[in-house]
Formats: sequence, C-alpha cells, structure tokens
Amino acid sequence: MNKQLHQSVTTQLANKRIVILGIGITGLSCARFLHRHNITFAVNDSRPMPISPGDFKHQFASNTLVLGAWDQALIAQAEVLIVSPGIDISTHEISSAITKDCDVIGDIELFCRLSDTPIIAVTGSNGKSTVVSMLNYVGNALGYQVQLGGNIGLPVLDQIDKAAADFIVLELSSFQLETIKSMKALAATVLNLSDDHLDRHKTLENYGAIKQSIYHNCVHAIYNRDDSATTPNSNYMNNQGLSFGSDQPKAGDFGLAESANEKHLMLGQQALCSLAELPLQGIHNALNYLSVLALGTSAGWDLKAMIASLMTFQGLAHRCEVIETSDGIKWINDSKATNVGATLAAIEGLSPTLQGNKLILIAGGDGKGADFSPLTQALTEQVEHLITLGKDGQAIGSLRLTSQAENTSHVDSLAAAVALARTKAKPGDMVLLSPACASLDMFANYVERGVVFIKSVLLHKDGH
Ligand code: UMA
Ligand code: ADP
Repeated sequence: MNKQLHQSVTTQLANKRIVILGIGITGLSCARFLHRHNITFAVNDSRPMPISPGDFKHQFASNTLVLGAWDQALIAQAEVLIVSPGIDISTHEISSAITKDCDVIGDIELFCRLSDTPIIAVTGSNGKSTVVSMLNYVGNALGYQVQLGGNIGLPVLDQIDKAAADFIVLELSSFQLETIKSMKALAATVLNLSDDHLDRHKTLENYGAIKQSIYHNCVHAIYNRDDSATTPNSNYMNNQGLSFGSDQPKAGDFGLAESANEKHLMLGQQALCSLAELPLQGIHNALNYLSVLALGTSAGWDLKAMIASLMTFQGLAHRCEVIETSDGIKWINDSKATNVGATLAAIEGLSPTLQGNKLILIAGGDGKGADFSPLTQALTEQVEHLITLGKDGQAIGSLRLTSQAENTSHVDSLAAAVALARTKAKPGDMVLLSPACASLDMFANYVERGVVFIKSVLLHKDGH
C-alpha cells in the first residue's frame, strides 16, 4: 500500500459529506472502511430491513442509517455518493436528487484512488469468476502475493488495509464498471459479450460500451478474436493489444491448433500444452486458459510456470460441475449459467462427450430481458428433452419445433424438473441444469438453486 496516497485520499474524504447507497456486501465494506478511518457517513437503503438498526449502531456508532425508501434530501446533500453495484442510479428518485457537483463513485473507484497495486482486471458476460480464480491460483503458485476482489464476492475495500500485495486481480461486472473513472489496469480483458443485464442496460450496444470501459487507460488490452465486440474500440486503441482465440494465432498472440493430432494451447507457432492435459473441458474453458496466459504474461508472469500450475486448478462449484451418483446418469450442475452465452457454451462444450447418448436440459428462470433466440439451434438439434421452469421458462420452450412438443415440458419447481428428468434419462444420458437465466424469481441466488438441484439429484441416490 502507498501510505502517502492512502493518507491524502482519506484526508480529502474526511472533509466531505458522504452517502452510501445500499448496505449489502459492498455497502457494508464501504462503511467498514470509512469507520476504520474515522470518516463520518450516512447510509440509505430502499429496502425496509437489509440490516437491523441495532446491528448498524453496534458496528458503526453514530453514523446515520435511513431505510425503507430513497431519501432524496439526504442524497441531495451528498458531496460523495458511493453507490452499490446493484442499484441503478438512473432510477428517477435517485438521479433527480443527485446534485451537479456530487462525485458519484463505487467501491472499486474508491479503491483505485487509494491504491497503486498493479491491477489485472477481468470482465465479460461469462467466465469472469473462473478466469480470476485461475489467475489468483496461478499467481500465488508463482510466489506472488495476489489479492482477489470485486464481483466474485470479495469487496476490494476489505482487502485494502491488509499486507501489501504484488497484484490485485479484479472481477468487474458491468454494474461496477459504470462507476469506475480512474482505474489504470496493468492488464485488462473483456472475455466475451452476450445478452445479459439488459433489464438495466437496455441495449447490447450500451452494455458492450460499458464493458469496453475496462480498457480505459490500461497498459495491456487483452481481447478475444472469436468475439469482435471485445476488441478495443476507437476510444481505446492506444493500449498495447494482445489477443486470444480458438484459431491458430499470429506471432505473439494466443490460440489453439492441432499438433501431433491433438488440440494444443498455442503462443504463435509454439505448442504450449495439449488440452487433454488440462482439467477443465470445453472450448469455453480453453479460451479461459488462453486469456489467463495472455493476462499473466502481460503482467510479467512466467509462461511455463503458469501452464504447470493450471494443470492442478480444479473448476469452481456450480459451473458445469459433475454430481457423483451411482445411477449411471451424468447429472451436471451449471446453475451459474445465468445467461444465454453460458448455456450455449455448456451445451456445445458437453455435447461432444455424449457419444450418442441423450441430453436432457433443465432451463429457465428470470431472463433479465434477454433474447433467447441464439439458443434455437442448440435446443432443437442437441437437446432431446427440454424441461423448463420459472418466469421465462416457457419463452425458452417456445423455441422448440412443433414436432418436439412431446419432449418439451414446463414444471413448477426444480425438484419436479429433476423428478421428470429421472423418468426420461437412461444410464449414459446427461441431465444438465443450465438455466440461461438468473435464479431470483425462485431462489435467493444461483448457489441456492445449485444446492437444491444437487439435493434433488442425491435424494434418489440415498433411497429417500
Ligand atoms: N438495494 C436497495 N434498492 C435497490 C436495490 C438494492 O436499497 O433497488 C440494496 C439492498 O437492499 C441491499 C443492497 O442494496 O442492502 C445490495 O447491494 P447490491 O445489489 O449492490 O449487492 P451487494 O450485496 O453489494 O453485492 C454486490 C454485487 N451484487 C450485484 O451486483 C447485484 C455482488 O455480485 C458482488 O459479489 C458484491 O457486490 C461484491 O463486489 C453478485 C452479482 O449477482 C454476485 N453480480 C451480478 C452478476 O454477477 O451477474 C452483476
Ligand atoms: P461469470 O463470473 O462471468 O458469471 P463464471 O466463471 O462464474 O463466469 O461462469 C458462469 C457460467 O459461464 C458457467 O455456466 C460457466 O460454465 C460458463 N462459462 C465459463 N467460461 C465461459 C466462457 N469463456 N464462455 C462462455 N461461458 C463460460
């Protein structure tokens, strides 16, 4: 940590009227940070009881807490407004109260002002958590002090007063990018772009432009050749660029190619290792590996050592996770597939492993305004039986052919979906939960949805 920088920013903050919007994971971390530094603040949350006033008082003494509605008078007084990512500041009640000179920021922006630790920044519609977890794993294996933070659930301001780090790896959502102004990442990437969060960002163009802002002032911009929306646009052409993709790469870029009859990760013409040697399967994970190598080498990390370390990285829970059962059916929990791109990646990545057996897909939930039509071909050609549930389940089911009506069902619960799938599946078949939707219409979050799925699958195994 640069103590001088830290001191000057906290001193400036101490003289401002600060309001935090939202007291969830982010808001609490902001409150803890300010309280640690004796900086006064107020919190406003529009929900009735996100925290008990007693708990708040216990943790944050005499700082102000306003619950139950947006307090326009309080917001209008703010000189610094720290907004939690899930709160849309274009909401009229908030936007109309913010004054012209108010500094509207998020926790990541505050972190960037306070810290000069080199940042490796990752965004994209899918693969962020997998890629940042790989980077964290690999960086630590190489002997660096690496911190991990951001959308993965580890707020950055909880990390900032810890021992100095060599690098911080940030997972950034579009919501977080909206309030970042002064980040200068050492290496930054947009992994891919597909419909997500359009209920808030309205158009794919707008969502893509927010994702591109990760390249602002970065040193190395890393993009995906397979997805032109990730290429730095004319605003960000001055960075040093490096790409990854599923084709044979040019010198200096990362890609894939056949070598000795096996697909290999490549750096230019150099074969680095065969895909078969790496634990995570599917073309999407091959791209994840390549992005990690591109980001890591841009940060000066040793390529050979990174590859050796990636060979022992196991995937994260709820992402194409295999559930161990004894019924011969391949049950796969991909609850984290909360958008169309992730479900397509799962179907395309797992279908080649079926060897003539059937794929039964469980999908549906809250589609967040997405267009499901990119799923049409996969749903009609690769999925034998489709079981839908949730708010937008029937919209997904409607993409199937009329001739597939008998093999397309809508159910009321995930347990019912599992029970139905069990009657359809034979040993060797695969039942994939990959919803292409958020879980919030039926569950607290994707973790709860994944746990309910696993429990329903294992219920049968245990003979209950
Ligand atoms: N709130 C209101 N009014 C609203 C909405 C929310 O008052 O209209 C309040 C809630 O009552 C609650 C607080 O705001 O007290 C919640 O704030 P938040 O929604 O920003 O959530 P946090 O708990 O701060 O968690 C956020 C991220 N959540 C979202 O972006 C929705 C977490 O990502 C992230 O891990 C965490 O910050 C730490 O950085 C979660 C997520 O779902 C995993 N992210 C989305 C995704 O990955 O698709 C973007
Ligand atoms: P994020 O943090 O961006 O949501 P995760 O690593 O948690 O990404 O994975 C979310 C979903 O996306 C999972 O279903 C996973 O299997 C899938 N996925 C992972 N990497 C990719 C990728 N590169 N392209 C498309 N889908 C992916």
